[in-house]
This record gives sequence, C-alpha cells and structure tokens, in this order.
Amino acid sequence: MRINDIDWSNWRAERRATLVFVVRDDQVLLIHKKRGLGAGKINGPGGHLKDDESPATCAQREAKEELGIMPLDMKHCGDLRFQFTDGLSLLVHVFRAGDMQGVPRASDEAIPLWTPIDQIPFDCMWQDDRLWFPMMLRGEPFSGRFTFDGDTLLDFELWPYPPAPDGSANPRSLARP
Ligand code: 6U4
Repeated sequence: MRINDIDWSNWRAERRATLVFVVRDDQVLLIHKKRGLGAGKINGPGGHLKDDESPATCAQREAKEELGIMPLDMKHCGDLRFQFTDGLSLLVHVFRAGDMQGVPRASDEAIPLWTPIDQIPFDCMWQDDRLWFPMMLRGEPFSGRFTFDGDTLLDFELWPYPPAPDGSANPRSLARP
C-alpha cells in the first residue's frame, strides 16, 4: 500500500492518540512499552484520546498513568497519520515537553528510559520514528503520512508543516504547497 493509493482528502482516523517526549539536559525520556499497540518497542509515553479529551490533556494523563510524571512546557509539534493494511487508521499528536514534575517510575504499562539524544535506539522503535525524531528534538513542526503493514513501514510523506492548531483531524492541513 503506497501513500498515493489512499484518498487522503476523505481519510478519517478511527483512533486518535498522543505521544509526549520530555527533552531535558540533552536527554529524552523514552519508555519500553509493555502492552498495547507497539508492545515491546521503545517509544514515548502516550495513548489514545478518551471522549472529548484534548490532545494535550491526553498526553499529560498518559504520562501520569504510565510514568507518574507531569510533562510541562509542552509544545504540540507534530501530527502523524498512519494507515495500516489491516484497516486501522490512526492520527497521533506528538508533543515535546521542556520539563516535567515528578520522578519517572515503572508501571505495568511502561519502563522509563532516560536516553542521550545522540543515542536514540531507533532499531528498537517504530520505523517512522527515525524520520521525524530529529525535528521533534529540535522543537520544529512536522506533519506526516505513513502506510504500514503490521510493523513494516511501506511508504511515507513528511513535511516541515505545523499540525492543525486545534488538533483536528483535518487532512487538508497536509495539502501540498
Ligand atoms: P492506551 O490504552 O490508550 O494506553 P495504547 O495501546 O498505548 O493504549 P493505542 O492503541 O491507541 O494506545 O496506540 C497508540 C499509541 O501507539 C500512541 O502512543 C502512538 C503509538 N504508535 C502507534 N503507531 C506508531 C508509530 N508508527 N510510530 C510511533 N508511535 C506509534 O512512534
């Protein structure tokens, strides 16, 4: 499944989720995810939006549930649209946090991993992460579309465009220039 096989103007995400990365002192707070989509991979804390929840509130709630921390100075820097061959469509709002409250602790969902920003373990992460992670670390905006077959990245498009300010799922925010 290639990017151009999908009618993105009518694409809607059946699920919306968040990721939040605390970046402090040249380190980023990652997790070893223990369950859910991407179990076994390294990623950031996050999860799916509950009814009527804003992306920022979701990101903070998930960081609290998974690691016991509260991300601070959060910036919504990216939106990622994933179409899986099994039919799952997922919109992920990515946040960068400049600080946090609390000390990360392991939970039944995640093990915290403070990681130097020049030693990100991309081989243990989703295959798209190495594409947009440098922009996220620099706090630059990005928007991307990806097709996946299970864990395998099939195709992608990635732009240095900001996500929709209201966190909406409007794919027109990704229109080509
Ligand atoms: P809850 O119960 O909300 O914690 P969880 O299974 O963690 O569930 P789910 O299934 O909505 O959440 O999956 C979304 C999570 O998976 C988000 O945190 C983003 C992450 N995720 C999914 N595909 C990804 C991908 N290709 N690259 C990436 N993160 C991805 O970096």
